[in-house]
Amino acid sequence: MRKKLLATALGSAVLFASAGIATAAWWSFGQGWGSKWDAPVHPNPATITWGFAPDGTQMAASFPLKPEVTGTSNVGALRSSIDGTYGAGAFDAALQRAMNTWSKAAGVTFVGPVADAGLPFGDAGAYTPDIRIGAFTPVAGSGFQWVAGVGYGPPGDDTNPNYHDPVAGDIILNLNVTFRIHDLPEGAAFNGWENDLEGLLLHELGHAAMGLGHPVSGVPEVMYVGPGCCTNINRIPSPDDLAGARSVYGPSSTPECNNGFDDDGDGSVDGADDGCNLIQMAKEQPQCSDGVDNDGDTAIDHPADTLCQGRWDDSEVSNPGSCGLVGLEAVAIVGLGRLAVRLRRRSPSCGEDAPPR
Ligand SMILES: [Ca+2]
Ligand SMILES: [Ca+2]
Ligand SMILES: [Ca+2]
Ligand SMILES: [Ca+2]
Ligand SMILES: [Zn+2]
Repeated sequence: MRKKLLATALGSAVLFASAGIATAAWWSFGQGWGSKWDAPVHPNPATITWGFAPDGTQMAASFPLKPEVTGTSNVGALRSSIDGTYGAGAFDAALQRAMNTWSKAAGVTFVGPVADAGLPFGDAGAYTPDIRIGAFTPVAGSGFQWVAGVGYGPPGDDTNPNYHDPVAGDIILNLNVTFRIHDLPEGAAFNGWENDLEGLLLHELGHAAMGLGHPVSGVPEVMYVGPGCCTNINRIPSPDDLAGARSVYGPSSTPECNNGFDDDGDGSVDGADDGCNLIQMAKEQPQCSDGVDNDGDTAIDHPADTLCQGRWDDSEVSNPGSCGLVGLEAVAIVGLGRLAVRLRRRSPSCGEDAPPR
């Protein structure tokens, strides 16, 4: 839930986050087990299906938000409004960008839109697709009137039918608020009574797909809600958001050195980060720039630990051939030829052509 808001359906879990989390602010609903899609143990990757509830879909009396909405779902009206202002396809594209962002952040794959049978939100059988997206008109004076959307977290165990939860993963958007697709850079301020559609969807997907709650602090965090949270473009997860998402789903198949995020929070992104030498590299903070004596020889990182071949090396011990390319198996075959060429040119001490040390 986001925007001038005060509580969330899962807010009771969020409150516990204020106790004693010093270095990390992120909060996952499951805290190690469940409240994620697919296998319940953290971290584990997942494939998440999504789709739109057909216009006219009801909300069951049992649905938590039912007292605060009136009428039936009408995503079509919201899409028409957005597309009318920003061009055909703009609404769906903003949603897709938000999903792409999370799939670059952690081990999730989104599949959709898949068909939605149109069962009422909250109906006992309404757990397909995983993410059901609807849009409703709020009841005047209700809490929902003051938020742009509500996202419900994933179920306890998606792989166990006993844990099927029809409310899990639902995202309900407010038909009465103003959504924009601003052409503004990350961090730029906008009219705080409006909503950046992509940023809002990213936040709600953070609940519904990623299983994340509201961290206690951190204005730049996508998942933060509180003073100052919702008046600036926020479409790029913070390092803390990323850590939270990865605690639930593990790393993304997109290498950290090619995802557009400052993964390690040092202020540098991708190729500008000295932990990256090639875009295929899995980590922005490999062993040779992590500030830790990983191999116990008392020398820390490059250049102090002379077995480090660069700040980008992911091994403080000599490891010819790997060149710190953890996760190289994820690299598309088509890129390997060029990669090999670059390795020989830029890292002459690396790989099978390496001279004796
Ligand atoms: Ca990065
Ligand atoms: Ca960085
Ligand atoms: Ca180190
Ligand atoms: Ca060392
Ligand atoms: Zn929220």
